[in-house]
Amino acid sequence: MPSYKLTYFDFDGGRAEPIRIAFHAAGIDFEDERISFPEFGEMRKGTRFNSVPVLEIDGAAVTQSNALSRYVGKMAGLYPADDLQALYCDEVLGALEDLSHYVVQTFGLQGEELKLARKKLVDGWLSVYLKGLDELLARGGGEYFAGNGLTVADLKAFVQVRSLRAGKLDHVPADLVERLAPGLVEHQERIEGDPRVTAYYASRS
Ligand SMILES: N[C@@H](CCC(=O)N[C@@H](CS)C(=O)NCC(=O)O)C(=O)O
Repeated sequence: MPSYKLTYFDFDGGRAEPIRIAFHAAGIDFEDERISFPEFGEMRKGTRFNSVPVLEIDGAAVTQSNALSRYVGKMAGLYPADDLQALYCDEVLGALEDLSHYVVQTFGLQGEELKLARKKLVDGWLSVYLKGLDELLARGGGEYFAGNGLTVADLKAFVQVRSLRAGKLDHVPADLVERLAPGLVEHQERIEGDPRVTAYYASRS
């Protein structure tokens, strides 16, 4: 078994969280390297695309969170074997990545500029993606996005919806998901209660 070291920010969320949960579900030991923002500032230029997460496999760095989620997800049984279901899983991973990109564009703004950008986000891309993801969940049967079981797509959606519902983004109403995509709320709670997910968080506490 190779050695794995995953480097990301020190919080239970974001792009690395599905990878961490999948490692735990697979029963694979990995070094969970959690860095502060100042530490990231120091190492940023040394990373391949000036970003994290980075997974080192026997010391060789690999980037791109969705690719890493798929890689670890396959080892954990959290990625569909069927090609069409894998495509459905990938569509959700890609959509969530696009949504993160739009959300991150509003980071660092302040005051009126932030308020306007967040209003535009809520009325625009957030609405588009939440409604679209709700449809994709319905396509999967309503409980999971693909393959009638837990996949890394569910993990990534759960992490994003949990974050939105926590109300931590100023000017983004905490009940936005409830209003636009109620299926995603039920989904988040279902995934949060999955034994593989609860076991991961129990191991963290
Ligand atoms: N497509 C990349 C995006 C990585 C990314 O943008 N990561 C953020 C943190 S979640 C980052 O490191 N940003 C650094 C910066 O913008 O300076 C992935 O999915 O891994």
